[in-house]
Amino acid sequence: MNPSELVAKILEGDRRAVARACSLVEAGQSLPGLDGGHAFVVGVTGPPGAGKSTFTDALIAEVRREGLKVAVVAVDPSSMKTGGALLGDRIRMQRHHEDTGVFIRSMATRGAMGGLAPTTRGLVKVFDAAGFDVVIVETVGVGQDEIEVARMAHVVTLLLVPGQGDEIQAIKAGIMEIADLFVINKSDLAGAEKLYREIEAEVHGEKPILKAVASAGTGIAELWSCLKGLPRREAVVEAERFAIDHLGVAVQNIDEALGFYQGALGMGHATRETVEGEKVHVAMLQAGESRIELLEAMDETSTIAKFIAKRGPGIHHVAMRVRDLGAVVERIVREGGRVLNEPKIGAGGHKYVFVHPATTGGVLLELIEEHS
Ligand SMILES: Nc1nc2c(ncn2[C@@H]2O[C@H](COP(=O)(O)OP(=O)(O)O)[C@@H](O)[C@H]2O)c(=O)[nH]1
Ligand SMILES: [Mg+2]
Repeated sequence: MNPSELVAKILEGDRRAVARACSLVEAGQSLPGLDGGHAFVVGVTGPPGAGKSTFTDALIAEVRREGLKVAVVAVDPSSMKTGGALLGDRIRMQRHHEDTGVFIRSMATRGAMGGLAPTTRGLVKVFDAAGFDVVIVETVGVGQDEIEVARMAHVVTLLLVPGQGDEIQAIKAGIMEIADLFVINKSDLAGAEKLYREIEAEVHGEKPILKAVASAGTGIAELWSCLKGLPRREAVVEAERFAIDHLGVAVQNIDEALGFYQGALGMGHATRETVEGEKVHVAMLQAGESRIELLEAMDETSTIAKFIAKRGPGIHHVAMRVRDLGAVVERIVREGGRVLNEPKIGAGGHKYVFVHPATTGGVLLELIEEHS
């Protein structure tokens, strides 16, 4: 099956294609063309042993009661891969094994730092494209990756357990801040009230704190209903979106060109600027959501002068806005494309990269990272 056939199968929700795609993503491949942005992504984090897998299992049951399809990405510490965690999670969620509305993927961390987030994001994208309504991301509960992984969810649930001593003190501040909902799990154990007051002292009524006994399924319905009602953060996993930012036009003389664009054509205000580094004078004209960028060489050493000498005045480049410049560039390079520079910061603080015309079909392509 070639990648586009695979993507088509994923979009149909084919389980074997989904499983195959998960393996590819875990091997570091990206799958362009996955449509997405529909799934509700729920992050579940908290220290090891807090009951994240048990809670996830109970949440799956609750979500299924509503008839929604749910997928899980569970990240496990690799140190326990041979024995505990991975097997434990599987057994814990096994009762959903036969349910075709449920897909569970356990992923080992392999101890690698910084590699977790892209893979997790890739898996979420696959499940999203395959039509799962809810995607639960269960994090491993340790390390720096934790915060980044949690951040790719619309809402982040932090599980804490009573009777652990200075529980709140031990939790990294970063996680406390990104949590949208606090769950006091194992509230069948002593100390649940005390923990409640400790959390409340941190969040001052700004975030919900709920109690649960995940192992008994207690409090899960309330939790799910609370989760659905929470404001959702910007979806980090949304499908890439492309938009023409501007068309760069190399002209002999900006004032003369403006005579046409502003005068005869009647376009509005032009923002004038001189970019010494590139040896160009620039005039930007707004055209709906996009812009026309007129470029005039300052002297004959300018790339614009060379361009005009070689090709004559005309379209010099097309600039496209993308959300995740790093991911897009990585894909281009992997597919054998020729990128002209490392992502760098240009005018207006925008990060950009140029792609060689030989790669794009004849036009210089500028990719600009969209400001979020
Ligand atoms: N008493 C009690 N035990 C629980 C509860 N939820 C989970 N556990 C137990 O806590 C242990 C760790 O659970 P697990 O879900 O693997 O935690 P994780 O490491 O955060 O994924 C297991 O033995 C669970 O059975 C709860 O609400 N009450
Ligand atoms: Mg677990």
